[in-house]
Amino acid sequence: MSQRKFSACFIATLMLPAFALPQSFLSQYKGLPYQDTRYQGGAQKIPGRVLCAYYDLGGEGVAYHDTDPQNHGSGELNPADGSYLNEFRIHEGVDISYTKFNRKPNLIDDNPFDRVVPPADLPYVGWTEPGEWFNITVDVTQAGTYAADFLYTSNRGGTISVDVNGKEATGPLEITSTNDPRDPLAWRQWHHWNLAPQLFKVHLNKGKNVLTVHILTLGNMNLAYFDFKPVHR
Ligand SMILES: [Ca+2]
Ligand SMILES: [Ca+2]
Repeated sequence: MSQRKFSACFIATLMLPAFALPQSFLSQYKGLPYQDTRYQGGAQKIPGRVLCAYYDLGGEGVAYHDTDPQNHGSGELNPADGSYLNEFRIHEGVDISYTKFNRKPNLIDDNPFDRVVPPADLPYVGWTEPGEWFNITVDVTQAGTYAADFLYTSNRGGTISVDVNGKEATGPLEITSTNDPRDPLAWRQWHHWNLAPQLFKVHLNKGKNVLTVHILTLGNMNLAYFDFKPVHR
């Protein structure tokens, strides 16, 4: 490229409006809000509770990236039996299970090592590994800054991050381990639920926004929901 062409190109880049990136992300994004026979709510609403398991429709490379195409929850840990929860998004690569209460011989998600007792029968994203991500289209009632409480388990700590409309918005977020050596059951280290209050704050435009949740380090976290509340100044 000649010096003159390079300069022209550089100046043209400088002249791009600051909002060019998010606008172009939204106009090119092919994912769609989740829906099924039971959930017909459209884009999840903010303020409100945004379920990770309701990540967008669109498949691998569009709505999510998962390490393998198998769903290690639906149809595997939770055998295909015709029930809604055991077969939830069974053919997608993202690995999904749900909170199980009153199970015998051992309590699972309502165990005594929970820091916060989650809702029962709540679908969540599990079997998470570094490099995985998923998108969630949300509908924001009013532009502003929102804080997100996060319901999760983490058997060894780790970091996640959240993009808004294709742009990094939070930086790495430390997830506190919920490992508890007092629990005699090794597998239950994946089921100690906790709420991280105000894990992050983001500015959101009114209307459609796309959140991208990234697993950055360590993985082995179960991601249930983000509860978005407006930050009043
Ligand atoms: Ca998978
Ligand atoms: Ca996975």
